[in-house]
Amino acid sequence: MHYRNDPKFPEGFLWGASSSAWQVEGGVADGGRSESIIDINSRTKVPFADNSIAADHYHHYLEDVELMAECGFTSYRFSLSWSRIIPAADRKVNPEGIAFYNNLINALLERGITPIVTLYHYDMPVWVKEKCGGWMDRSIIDEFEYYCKVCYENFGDRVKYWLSINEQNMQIIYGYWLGLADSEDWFRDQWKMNHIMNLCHAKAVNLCHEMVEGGLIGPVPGMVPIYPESCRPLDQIAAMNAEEFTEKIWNDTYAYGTYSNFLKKYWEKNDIDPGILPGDMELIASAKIDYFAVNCYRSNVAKDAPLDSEQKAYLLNSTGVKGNFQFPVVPGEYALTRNPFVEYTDWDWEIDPSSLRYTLRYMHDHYHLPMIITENGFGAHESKGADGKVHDDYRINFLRENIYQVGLAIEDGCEVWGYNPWSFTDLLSTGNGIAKRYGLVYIDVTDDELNRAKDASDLSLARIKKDSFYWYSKLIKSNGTDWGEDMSGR
Ligand code: BGP
Repeated sequence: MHYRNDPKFPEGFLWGASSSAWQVEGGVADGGRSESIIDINSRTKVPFADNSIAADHYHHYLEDVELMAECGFTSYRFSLSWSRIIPAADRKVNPEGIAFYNNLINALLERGITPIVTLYHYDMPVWVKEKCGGWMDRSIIDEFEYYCKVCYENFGDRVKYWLSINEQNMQIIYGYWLGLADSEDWFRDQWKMNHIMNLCHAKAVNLCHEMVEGGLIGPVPGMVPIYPESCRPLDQIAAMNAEEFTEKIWNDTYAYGTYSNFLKKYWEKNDIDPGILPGDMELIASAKIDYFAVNCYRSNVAKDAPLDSEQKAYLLNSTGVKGNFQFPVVPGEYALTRNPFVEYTDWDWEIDPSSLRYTLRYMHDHYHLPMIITENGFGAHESKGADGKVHDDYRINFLRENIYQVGLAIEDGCEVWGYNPWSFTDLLSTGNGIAKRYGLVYIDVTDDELNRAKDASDLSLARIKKDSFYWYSKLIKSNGTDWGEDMSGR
């Protein structure tokens, strides 16, 4: 659909931004927090940057919340650190961890900013890994349920919007990249792990509904819409295969509470036992989600991959130098390939604002649930200019075009209640340190400085509002009408 007028955002639409604990907080040894697996990865894996300090939000949270309020935020999506709340296997709740999040939540609410809280965003405590073997052992279900209970008990009186597990699909698909794939037969074991994660998600959903008065909860799939390379019928089927194996399998289970026939056939043909025990499917079916929280940055293109094609792994760009990556080929299923109609970022991510409208339409058509955007954004190399400021016109363009597409999706009939791009301040990228910056606010630090510093007091870590901060502020204070330029004909 093309429309003659600019789209309208509903009254009370939540405008904010997004972060996760391990990427923004720092203070990893402060306030009684214990170590998480991602801390170890961030110190030992290249090109992760040490997350001991990150954006030091743990010590700067009040300044950060003040800046959010100045910008005009009405929401902020962040995650809780399990290691900060329950630091050890004895299950003792850490009062300092609870106090930190209480202070953050209260500071937000006092400024009219609605907290939207993720329970789990990639940061498993070391003790959980040691005690339960991570997501691979069913004993984690009890631990996770207990953790959720503690979170709802302590914050559920004020936090009403909850998110279960961030990008479960990406954690399974990129198991090697994110450090989950440490089993000998990952090809099969990933489905066991995925099943256990589904059970944990289901526990989180049910418990939220039981314990939080007026509480709502949803999953956070990482969505990358898949377009077929051509109108060749085989490319269309390949696009459907890629869609199944990268996102649909997960979303179907969240929304319908069962595993799809497509997935069950795949397991049968590949001799995969996902470890389903009596009662599991009843639990999964009982967990009724209230919405989908959608992360979407880009799109992919798929083409047919015959059975005899050469298998290739998906190697993501971890340097920020264009062309340093490899598209995957999965023989018999699909191959991903370049899209000649879009530009690419320095990390070879497609710059495709329509992907957001496509995703919202797709999710709406399949699941008929409300949606909130919990991630979207533009990662770039950035530094301060001679004037001490950061002129990120490329990010303004990206956000403008993407948010406009959210508006169009709303005009198309999708129920969307908020937009929270990645990220408010710069923070650590999942695999690229702080060199890949997403923030509306610049953090004055580099990866080298973060890796060298003994503690945060060695560093400036000054918060500098980028040009995108001012542009976004105008747009959200006008509830999505002040675009900063004429948008007609988009
Ligand atoms: C999402 C993750 C975030 C964030 C973002 C950007 O998948 O949920 O944690 O990192 O991607 O990705 P990256 O940091 O790799 O650029």
